[in-house]
Amino acid sequence: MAAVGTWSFSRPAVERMMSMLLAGQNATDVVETAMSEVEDDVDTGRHIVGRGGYPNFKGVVECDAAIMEGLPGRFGAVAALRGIAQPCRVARKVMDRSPHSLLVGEGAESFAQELGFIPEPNENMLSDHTSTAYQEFLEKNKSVVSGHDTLGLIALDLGGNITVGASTSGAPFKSPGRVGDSPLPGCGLYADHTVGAAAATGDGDKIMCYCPSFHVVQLMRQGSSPNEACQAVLADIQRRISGDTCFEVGLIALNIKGEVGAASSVEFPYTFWKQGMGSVEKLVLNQASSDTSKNDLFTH
Ligand code: SD4
Repeated sequence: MAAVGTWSFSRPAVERMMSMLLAGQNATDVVETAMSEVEDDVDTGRHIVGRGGYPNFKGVVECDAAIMEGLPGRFGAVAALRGIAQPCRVARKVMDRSPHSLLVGEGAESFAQELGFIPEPNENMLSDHTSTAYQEFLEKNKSVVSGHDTLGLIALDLGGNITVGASTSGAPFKSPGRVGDSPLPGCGLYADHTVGAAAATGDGDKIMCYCPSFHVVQLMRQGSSPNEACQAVLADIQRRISGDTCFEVGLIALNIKGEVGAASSVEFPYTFWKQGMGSVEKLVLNQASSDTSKNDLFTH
């Protein structure tokens, strides 16, 4: 059993995953529950997730979320979904109850309503912090907000099932209808029950051009450790953009042995727990770090 999450603010989610995994719950329920608690928390919205996330340039919060099990074909996602504070729960329903894999915009909202979700007015999705930031954006006609958080969570349960989820309100003040990497399989997340899973965070407009989550899982399939795989995928992106400053991208990976790895083009904290550890640990990768010493503890 193991659990990992992107950024420091994933700690409560990874703690929740730890206790649910120890109670014998399955990886998908664990990811969905932990994710949706953060999504619904207005205070974590400023990390660009769910309720309290930054709106698009028309002032409307639109969320992307996805969930993927390691079993073949088990994927569900929503994109540009308005008025639902727990988009990951809708993504789970797409996976379980829809013949489709990805629903967007109004169609995603109608599907959510059919399944019993009650859309909330946009003002419920904003916080004081994001309303003020939006006013500033309108006055200055440019964004003063930087950073690209996303909550990515991976859980490995007692039965060896692995599930990954990703959720974000996307780039602050984005164009209406803009979709990032998070709900796209292979880009924001990927899982294979014979190998492991990976998730990405950062500038989704760029990330989606490289399918990094799929690439990480492929390298793990070929024998790389999660850490080696994440570092190799980051190095590949950096090589391909040849000398240009790399856009913001962070990667986490977990294999089915419960080994964790990460790589990032910016300073990147992430949180991790595996069976045998008494509590969740925070690890921090330095900018574009190839120094994996902080991870060595956890790769055995
Ligand atoms: C996305 N990777 O939609 C996500 C999250 C983000 O600014 O923060 N974007 O691109």
